[in-house]
Amino acid sequence: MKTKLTELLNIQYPIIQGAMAWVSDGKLAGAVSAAGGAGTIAAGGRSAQWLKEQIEVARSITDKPFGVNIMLMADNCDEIVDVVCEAKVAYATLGAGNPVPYFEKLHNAGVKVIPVIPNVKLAKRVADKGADALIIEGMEAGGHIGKLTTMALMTQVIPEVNIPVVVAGGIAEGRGLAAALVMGAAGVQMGTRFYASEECSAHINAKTRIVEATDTDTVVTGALHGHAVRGIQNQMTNKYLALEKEGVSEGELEKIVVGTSRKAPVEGDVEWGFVQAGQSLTVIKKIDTCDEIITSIVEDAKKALNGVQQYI
Ligand code: TUI
Repeated sequence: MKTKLTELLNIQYPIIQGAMAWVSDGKLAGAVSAAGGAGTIAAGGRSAQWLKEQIEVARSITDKPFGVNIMLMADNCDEIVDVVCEAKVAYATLGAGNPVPYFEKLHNAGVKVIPVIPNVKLAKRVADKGADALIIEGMEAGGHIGKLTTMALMTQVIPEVNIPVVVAGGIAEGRGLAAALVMGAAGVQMGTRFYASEECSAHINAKTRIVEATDTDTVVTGALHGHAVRGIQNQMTNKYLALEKEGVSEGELEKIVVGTSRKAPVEGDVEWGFVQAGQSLTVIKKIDTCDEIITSIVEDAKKALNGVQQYI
């Protein structure tokens, strides 16, 4: 499959594995890239040393291109950028903040720059400032989210920019990839589908929770205070949302969520930790290898694209 994204990143299929804090490591990124997609190591919440090690792990699995996600809210962002530049990984995705200050340094190191964007204004800005591609992430996505849906972003961002657009949020199988391509996108990013993969190092309890969950099982915490985070409903989110409704202070609410993005995938506590996941859960029926996931998505996307012809 050839698109502007496969050409930009020199990959076989236009599928990026979304970075997931405490979930996406070198083993997962290496497996996705080995299967012809683009694997992404999530540096958010991690040390520079951890990232260096994981880049080595990915390189021991594949010589194909992979990337690193730089979580711009992290305190050690500058250090992480230095590691990414030294290691010269193929690309960096940058989310949860203003990515523009890092463009020059990353480009000078030969790293492709792909910001995650929640609205048209920021999309135009990063395209003007020289981003190589951008990811539009709808509020169907797991984790920290913006306010617009994937469809609203595809409709409004794609015609406004001249760089490849990657679509994320609620995409979990082949028809989603086909739909994004028909909308004029150059590829998709999927996180949750790869969370439930064989090579994902996350705790089996968290992976099982994703496999068992269905369309209506996610909730959003923190929307009132500008830190909206989507994940699977559990005792922690019930408590959080009940207190949020009562008007409890931001500081008190923060105490409930602190550490929860680690607790589920690392410790396996899926009731008091947070399994951050997107809304398209019903189609994730079992844990597959990354190769099986990518192969079936590409096959189903081709079928869907062939089927479109009949309407002309
Ligand atoms: O970053 C994400 N998703 C994440 S980061 C993360 S780690 C975390 N865990 C718990 C609480 C908070 C964070 C989990 N999931 N997605 C990319 C994304 N970027 N979503 C929204 C944005 C974004 C928001 C504002 C991008 C740019 C932006 O710009 C603000 C500005 O400066 O104009």
